[in-house]
Amino acid sequence: MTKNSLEGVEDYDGPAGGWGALKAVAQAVRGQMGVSSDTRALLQMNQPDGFDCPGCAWPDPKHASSFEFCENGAKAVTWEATAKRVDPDFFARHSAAELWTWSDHALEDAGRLTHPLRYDAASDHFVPIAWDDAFARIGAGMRALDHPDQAEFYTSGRASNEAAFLYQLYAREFGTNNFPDCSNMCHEATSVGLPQSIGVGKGTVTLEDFDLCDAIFCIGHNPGTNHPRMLSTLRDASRRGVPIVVANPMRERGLERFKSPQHPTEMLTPGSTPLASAYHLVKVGGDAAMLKGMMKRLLALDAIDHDFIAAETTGFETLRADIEALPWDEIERRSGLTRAAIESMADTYAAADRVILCYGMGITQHRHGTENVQQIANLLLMRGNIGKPGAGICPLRGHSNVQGDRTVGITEIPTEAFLARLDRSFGITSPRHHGHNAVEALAAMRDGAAKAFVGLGGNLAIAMPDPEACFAAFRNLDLSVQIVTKFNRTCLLAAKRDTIILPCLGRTELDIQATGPQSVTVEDSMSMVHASRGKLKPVAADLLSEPMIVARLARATRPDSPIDWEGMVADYDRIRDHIEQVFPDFADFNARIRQPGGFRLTVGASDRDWGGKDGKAHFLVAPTLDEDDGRDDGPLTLTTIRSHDQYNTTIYGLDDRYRGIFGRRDVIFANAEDLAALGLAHGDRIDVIAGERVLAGQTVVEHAIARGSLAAYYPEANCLIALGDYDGESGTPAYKSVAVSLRKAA
Ligand SMILES: Nc1nc2c(c(=O)[nH]1)N[C@H]1C(S)=C(S)[C@@H](COP(=O)(O)OP(=O)(O)OC[C@H]3O[C@@H](n4cnc5c(=O)[nH]c(N)nc54)[C@H](O)[C@@H]3O)O[C@H]1N2
Ligand SMILES: Nc1nc2c(c(=O)[nH]1)N[C@H]1C(S)=C(S)[C@@H](COP(=O)(O)OP(=O)(O)OC[C@H]3O[C@@H](n4cnc5c(=O)[nH]c(N)nc54)[C@H](O)[C@@H]3O)O[C@H]1N2
Ligand SMILES: [Mo]
Repeated sequence: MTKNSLEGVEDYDGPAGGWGALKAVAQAVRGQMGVSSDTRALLQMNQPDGFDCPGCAWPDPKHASSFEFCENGAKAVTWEATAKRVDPDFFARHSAAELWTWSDHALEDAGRLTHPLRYDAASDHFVPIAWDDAFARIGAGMRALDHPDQAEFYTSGRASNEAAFLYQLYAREFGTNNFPDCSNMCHEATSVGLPQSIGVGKGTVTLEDFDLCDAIFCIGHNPGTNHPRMLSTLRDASRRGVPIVVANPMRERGLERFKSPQHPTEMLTPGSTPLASAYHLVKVGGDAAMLKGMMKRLLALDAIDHDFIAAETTGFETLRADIEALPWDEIERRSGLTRAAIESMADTYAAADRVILCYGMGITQHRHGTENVQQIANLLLMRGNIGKPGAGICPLRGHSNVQGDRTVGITEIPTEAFLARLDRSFGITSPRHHGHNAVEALAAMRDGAAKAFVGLGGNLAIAMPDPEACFAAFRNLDLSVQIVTKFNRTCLLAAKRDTIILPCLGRTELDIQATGPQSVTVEDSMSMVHASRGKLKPVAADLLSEPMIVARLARATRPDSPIDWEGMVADYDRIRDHIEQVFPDFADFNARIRQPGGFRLTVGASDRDWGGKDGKAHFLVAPTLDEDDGRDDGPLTLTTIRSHDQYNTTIYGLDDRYRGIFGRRDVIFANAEDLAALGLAHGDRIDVIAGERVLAGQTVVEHAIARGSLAAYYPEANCLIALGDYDGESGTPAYKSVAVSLRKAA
């Protein structure tokens, strides 16, 4: 079968961006809002007085006047600002059993939630419940637990700093550090791995550094889809002649060429800007080998910064020994790249004085994700590429405020210093014992050790590996509370006693409290904190803001709480005053977020302050290159990816334009030579097998993907991954290296 004769599969020849992006924006607006004045909302996104884009965490140029929005930001906004509603009538018409048969796309596409709901088992319908009653039932459910550690408090990274701060306060006053959060599935390998290397678990660069760098490396991220505003930054760098070296198992158009919708001349001419100067199809899970190969070349050339290494680091000789002992044939076999290709990457790296290395989920979501991150840090440290202008490490964060949520206390492993300040600020005694991350929370729910779950956003049962295990875990609860904008499958998983859905305002919407309209704050992936203020009229009169919902949960759970919950939600400045008391880095918080552009939090490593006992940066050895850890479930390695029409578990549509997939998601991307070797052909219907687990009835599609590697869409492929399959150091699920085999579908 030729490529284009398969339904919904064609070659996509265009650049990223361009007219296709503008057309998609127009479609998104038509599909969700009708063409209305609300379209103006798009123009207020990431503007000085507007709201922060609910899409990705890529920073905005100074949050100043430049008008920057992107196709996927527009989709995120229109999805939230939709004219469609799921109101009590909707739930009267559709039973829970019927809704369960709907696709994830259909569930969310039905529209925004308008009223608080309770699941009524007798009728199998969700029915409206008054806010007061909802809070009272939840409060009673919480108080009925034998111990606060029987509750899990999940956070998805769209929550503002203010909402997240109140939320962690609520759970800690109640008595637990159980904070599973989306970061546990995302950049936990960064949060755990980088502090050991450079003293801080965040990126060290700012947007200005991209103007000064001499080379950029992009490893395991797909900005054309997931961080589209980054393409403007890469475009500017490419136009300055900066080499952009990519390592990714798949060819991604957003890393190859870009036609910028912000530049009329580029739009009106046939041209586009090339991005990657070199593109290496590293094997799925082969990054550590590749990075070690690059380091081996640097050592052979003696292209390392001896002064920096001597003055600022420890552990170099141990690392050198590890790398020198690793033979090239093993590096080639593990990485799927030739020695010559890896040496050319290293040579580009060595020729540049100032290098930025960007990475995403392709690095973190592996059984050795933490070690992968540390190999990146090693590579940068070898030539002093951290803590100087134009150089540094740049993890591409996930949700738009996942980094901020962490900063303001969403963590299951809090430090004593933080808890002491929190206690002082509020006159409470926080629990000292550590809590559950996402994997541990699901296990506790499955085993009956956890009985209550509160989700501040998100769709955890779909985001985690092994849906059947997750569904059972949620159904095993006594109390499930979902604070969401849209109804999703996790909402449908009824707990044994109470299942309560609390609809909240989205970030685009006006949030008016007792003292007037409120702003919230967020932190982007370059540690810039700034204000976000919604402008749109809320989709329903009955919605509460996230901070208000959390405050009322807290009051309902502990009616005699000494904390002034009501005062803080009346005026979010008061929440920020407390944030400032607890986190000294936020000094003058309320004044500084009123400055255009906000302010940057301290990132020690940006100034070569490495923290820690010895005050040094650390070279760290990765003891193994074995992503499979000796398991042998199949000869191929499958990775899971996002389509262009998707925001995590939210499926906007069924197209994946840049990869040439239209109207379907049931595809497995495969290498042509692998298919030939397996006796399979483009278009064959196949099942994917991982041990006992099967993803049946998929269609294989030939793609420029590394040999031995396959890719499938998340969340459909999550049934192939075991709950117990994660990075031992950080708990990040190994979503991006599943050993599988293929067989023809029956
Ligand atoms: N529009 C949109 N924006 C988003 C999101 C979204 O779903 N939609 N999600 C948000 C969130 S929460 C996150 S975490 C980020 C995710 O942003 P990304 O990290 O870009 O997300 P992914 O699509 O998971 O995969 C990234 C890339 O890794 C490559 N890859 C897969 N396996 C490997 C590997 O073993 N090695 C290497 N080197 N590369 C590999 C894939 O081919 C893919 O190009 O985006 C955020 N922004
Ligand atoms: N196989 C595989 N699995 C993965 C990944 C992968 O790459 N591969 N990636 C992982 C990653 S990086 C992440 S971050 C997780 C994502 O995990 P989550 O963050 O849990 O999932 P989302 O799909 O982002 O959550 C969508 C829901 O959030 C709610 N929502 C949207 N906006 C708001 C808001 O403003 N407020 C509130 N309260 N609710 C809102 C809506 O109801 C929507 O249904 O998935 C992980 N799962
Ligand atoms: Mo994420």
